[in-house]
Amino acid sequence: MVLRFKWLTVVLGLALALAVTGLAAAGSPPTNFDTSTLIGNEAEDAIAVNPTDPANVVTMSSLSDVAAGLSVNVTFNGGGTWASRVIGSSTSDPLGDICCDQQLAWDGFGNLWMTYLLNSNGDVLVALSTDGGLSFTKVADVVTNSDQPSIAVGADSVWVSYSFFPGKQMQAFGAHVTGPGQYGAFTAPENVPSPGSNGDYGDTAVGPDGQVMLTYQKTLNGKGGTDIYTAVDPDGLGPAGFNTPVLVAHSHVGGFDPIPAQPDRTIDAEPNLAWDRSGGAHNGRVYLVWVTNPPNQKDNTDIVLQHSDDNGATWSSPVKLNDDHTTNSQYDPAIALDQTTGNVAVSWYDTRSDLGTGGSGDTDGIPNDDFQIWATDSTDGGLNFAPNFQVSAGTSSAVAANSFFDIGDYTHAAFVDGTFWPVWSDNSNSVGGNPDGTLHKFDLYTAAIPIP
Ligand SMILES: [Ca+2]
Ligand SMILES: [Ca+2]
Ligand SMILES: [Ca+2]
Ligand SMILES: [Ca+2]
Repeated sequence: MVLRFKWLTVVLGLALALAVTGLAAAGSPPTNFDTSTLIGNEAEDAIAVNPTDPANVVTMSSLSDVAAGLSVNVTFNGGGTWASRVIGSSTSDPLGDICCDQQLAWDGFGNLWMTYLLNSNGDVLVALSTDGGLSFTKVADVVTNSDQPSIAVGADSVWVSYSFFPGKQMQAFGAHVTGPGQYGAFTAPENVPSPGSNGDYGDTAVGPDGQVMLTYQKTLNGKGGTDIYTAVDPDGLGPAGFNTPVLVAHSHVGGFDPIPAQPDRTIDAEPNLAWDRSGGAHNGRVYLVWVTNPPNQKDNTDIVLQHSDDNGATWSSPVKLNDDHTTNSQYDPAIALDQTTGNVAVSWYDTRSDLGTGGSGDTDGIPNDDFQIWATDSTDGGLNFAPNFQVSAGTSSAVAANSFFDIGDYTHAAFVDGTFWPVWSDNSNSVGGNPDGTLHKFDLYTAAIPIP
């Protein structure tokens, strides 16, 4: 693969409840699961939870050490045991030779949708699993020569957006979904209109009326910062096209912006979306999370969130989510919304515990280059956020992973039926099963975090 493909703390309850959820105690990280236990680096991660069976979870990562393929890991018992395999490792695989940039979305019918890129031609493909992630079938091959597809589901639709290489034109296509394994033809690619139609490294979301929103950043290289846009197709699969994009914010994080924790792969502004279709108090609110870097703050990146109640026409002021008092880096945020409650949670990579002075947050005596995963959540529509809580039990290092890919370009999270599932690349070996040992190559970790 090449760089062209950029790609609660829980309130103490009953002791029994804590045993079930795996939380040792308030303030301690939740039980971590090593989902992949595979030799080599699992990096750039995706996760989805089955809304029809929330104990059924699938994680995926790119395999940066090999030419093609994905690590796929499936549990049917809430993380207790994982079945792992590699798919798409060669052109003879029915799914093709999968480069990377896989993303997942699980609809209310139990269909698990995946989008991904092919190594050989940059095709954006869509695959479907109707057996809980045990097998995938390719269902769409609509566009070639593109980058970083993202996928989202609504009540009766699935949508994919991506950056089409000639001009880095943002495009999307979608399909009706009517039942388990039942879906219509995917539409032809639909352009976001100019001005502001060009970008990448974005995300897709579907609203309560089937409307579709894309987000993306304009600047695709370097450290010079970028504008962040959203664009909306107000009737989804209906005849209207995308509205003129809205310039939401400017980040001082560029397209390939190095920080000590991501010295090779670097970071981008990583805008990501979550749309409330819960039917609850904030139904229709859409949340946008991204990475900011205050001027003259060097590597002090932060995670901020905005929301919109008018389909992205106007946005609230950014609220900083990380509550540390350091000048360290927070990056690669993932956002997920529980459609059963409307609660929203955000996780991210975080170097706050690495002051370069040793201790559990520092592996090498150098500040700001070792990471943990931290998170927060809101149960009131983003008005208030819980104190940040540490998700990863251990401290990891992309420097120690010794890969050009570091932890990749993004990560994801899922939030279903009251449980938040961040996924991340981890070489702390805190679970003890990494075949490469401690502080070498990454395994793919997750945790099940109940949000009260
Ligand atoms: Ca439309
Ligand atoms: Ca910071
Ligand atoms: Ca360090
Ligand atoms: Ca591994």
